[in-house]
Amino acid sequence: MRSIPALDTTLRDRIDAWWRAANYLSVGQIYLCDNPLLERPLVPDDIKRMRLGHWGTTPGQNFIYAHLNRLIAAHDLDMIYVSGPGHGGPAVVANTWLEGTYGEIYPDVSQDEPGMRRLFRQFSFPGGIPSHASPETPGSIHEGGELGYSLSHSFGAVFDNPDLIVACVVGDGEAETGPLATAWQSTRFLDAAHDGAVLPILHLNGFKIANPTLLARIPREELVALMHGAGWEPRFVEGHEPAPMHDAMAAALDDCLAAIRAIQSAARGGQPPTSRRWPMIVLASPKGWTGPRIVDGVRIEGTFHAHQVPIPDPRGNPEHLRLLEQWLRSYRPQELFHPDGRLREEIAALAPKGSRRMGANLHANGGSLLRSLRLPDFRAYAVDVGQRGARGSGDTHVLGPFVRDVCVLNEAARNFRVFGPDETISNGLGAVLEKTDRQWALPISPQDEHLAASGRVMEVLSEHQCEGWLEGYLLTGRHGLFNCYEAFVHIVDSMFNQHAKWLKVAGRLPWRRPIASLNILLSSHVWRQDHNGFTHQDPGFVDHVMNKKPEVVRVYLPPDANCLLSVMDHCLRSRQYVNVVVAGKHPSPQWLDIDEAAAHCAEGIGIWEWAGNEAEGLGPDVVLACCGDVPTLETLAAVQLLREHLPELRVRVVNVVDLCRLMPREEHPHGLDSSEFDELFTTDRPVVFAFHSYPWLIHRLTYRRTNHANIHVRGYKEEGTITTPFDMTVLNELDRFHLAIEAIDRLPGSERKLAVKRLFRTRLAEHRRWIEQHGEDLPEIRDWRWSGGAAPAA
Ligand SMILES: Cc1ncc(C[n+]2csc(CCOP(=O)(O)OP(=O)(O)O)c2C)c(N)n1
Repeated sequence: MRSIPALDTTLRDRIDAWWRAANYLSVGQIYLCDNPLLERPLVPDDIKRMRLGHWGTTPGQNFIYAHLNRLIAAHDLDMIYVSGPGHGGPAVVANTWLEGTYGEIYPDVSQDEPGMRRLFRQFSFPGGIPSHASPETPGSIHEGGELGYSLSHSFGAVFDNPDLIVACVVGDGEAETGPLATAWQSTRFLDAAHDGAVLPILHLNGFKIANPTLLARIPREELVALMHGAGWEPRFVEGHEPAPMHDAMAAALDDCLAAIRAIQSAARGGQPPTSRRWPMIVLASPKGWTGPRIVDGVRIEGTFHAHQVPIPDPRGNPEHLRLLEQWLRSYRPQELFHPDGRLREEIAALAPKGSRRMGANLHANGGSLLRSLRLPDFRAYAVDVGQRGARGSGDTHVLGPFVRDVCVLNEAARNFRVFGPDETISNGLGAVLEKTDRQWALPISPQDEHLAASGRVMEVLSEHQCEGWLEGYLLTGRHGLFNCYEAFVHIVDSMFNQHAKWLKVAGRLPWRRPIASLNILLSSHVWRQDHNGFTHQDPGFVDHVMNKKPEVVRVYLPPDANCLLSVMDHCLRSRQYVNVVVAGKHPSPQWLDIDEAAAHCAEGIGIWEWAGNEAEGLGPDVVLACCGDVPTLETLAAVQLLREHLPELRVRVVNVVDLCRLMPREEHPHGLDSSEFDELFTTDRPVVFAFHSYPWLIHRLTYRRTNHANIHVRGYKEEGTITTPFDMTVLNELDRFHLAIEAIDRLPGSERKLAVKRLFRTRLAEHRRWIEQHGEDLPEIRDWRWSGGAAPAA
């Protein structure tokens, strides 16, 4: 076994003192509302009434933070800290308070006795701060409330940040989650020449809330083999005696840094990325290290009982109060702080200086580094719509060259990437690969295509990694696009939740600068799953997204390629949102020329006068509304049927691009006010609304509108299988015939209308017979063209 060089004793004492100070402040946050420096014996009134927070992970994180401070200062490192078990919020807060960044951002929480009292009181307290490494925490890009995303976020942060190292604490419980288990493989995508490095510190404290952890119980050699299989070379720091643990941790960190530098300089000197392993640390230390050993006869330190608040009732139980005081005094606060609460200078000297402090590193306030993208003029990529309804090549295929050129124009700035689970080509964005590659750090075979050590496209078959990488990339001040099959984006429902929550909170903190929006392009959508069928048919992500705070979510359903271009241009310029864009990839009709599209998308909703036939001043008999590319096609086909068979019927067509326009103005900044809504949808006419997703969402958004009782929504109602594109709409009664019948049913009856309805039913029966015999749609459906209105003005 290699002997570990001992740390210089002054330095070791300083690190140990920092660690004790951070531990003291962490315990203080969990328990105390007064007497922060223990100037007198603790009394019950010094103790918070509600004692919340997580102690178990905290001393380990404090230990790591103290050692990283030494490393950063010694090597002038550009480093940020990601706390996977972010429930150890007291640790990150304590350390940023000690290094001075906390008080710089929150002057009330100053580095003195009153500030320390506030620091303690505010933690997990109404009107105070949450118990995690939340957006309020300086230096955090990762709250770590929902476990599993720390490594993905860390990798996202280092892409295109060659000098950055992210020290990422991974909980051994967190490591059991699917996203984290896959995230180890991110090494396979790291470009050591142009990206920075992630230094994972797997915190093997052995337990979760109530169970041991898998990685702590498997034989060490299996853990090593597991890590080897993902491209890591672990260094173990194991024990509980502070002095040898300090020596071991310092040596391991120095060793890791040297290994990172060696890999980077080899790659930056032009060597190909073969058979290298990135360094990592396994820190095996007791859960709740330095905390109470036994409380009420139950072992605490080194067991899962240390997870949250180890001494439950020091306010009501004198023995608990005594144990707490003993615990706090074990850190010897009088050696750490001046009587006025300031950290002693020799300990404070451990912190790096200025923006090298992890709480002040600008990468962790990414908006402050954000540069706008250089965007090509989206109009230059427009489809020429000679005839309304002309068949296009597939909307995302039109978008592809635009995204390609966004990559090209920002190549030098290296601040834009496309992420996707193996689907960039499948989703119609293949043009991007004309000018860049998919980044890949493993060997490349001659038959591989568009793989290279460096490229703007990141593809791995893990929606979690795509989403997590992109979030990390955005949170550190860059831009990107995540393209995904619509049905499988649900895999990241929960990650989206967490990001939306982060944006909401961060948006209200003046010191956090706005970051680029998270842009999610959902293609390969529910209506066109010819290859795959029912498993791939699920348009519910937008329902989920619309639950989130209106200030952070936007949902767009462009009806054609020119609208998609306009919407994407807007999304890539926007800040601090999650933009969800749903667009098809199959050839489909094109309705608006580029100027009309830009104007329509700017409004987000509008009457397509060229499609309707309402007489001036009289208003419509019926409104046919549509949202989404396939619903728009079926709506226009229904309009054409009605105009052909019931020409006296006055029809209005309303198309919705921006779903949030349907909400009341008071509830969403994009919402229409009631008079605007009534002007479009009337106050008393039937509205047949063809919607891309599940119908209930439209009711949810419009239930307060005057005419809501007359709004009849058709959408996906979970009828699906492998069948023809048109039959998918028929199965869900969103097709042109059902829409037209619905419109007729909502109007006063007549003999003629009954006859027309019968005719449409016959056509539906013909459709069924035909597809069952021929396996494809009727020629009149496949070759259907809009003939009802004028071409766009030249
Ligand atoms: C995805 C997810 N599932 C469950 C939880 C509830 N939870 C909070 S802490 C915890 C145990 C975490 O163990 P570990 O990652 O080892 O952290 P540590 O033991 O260091 O606190 C669990 C299950 C969670 N926060 N996130």
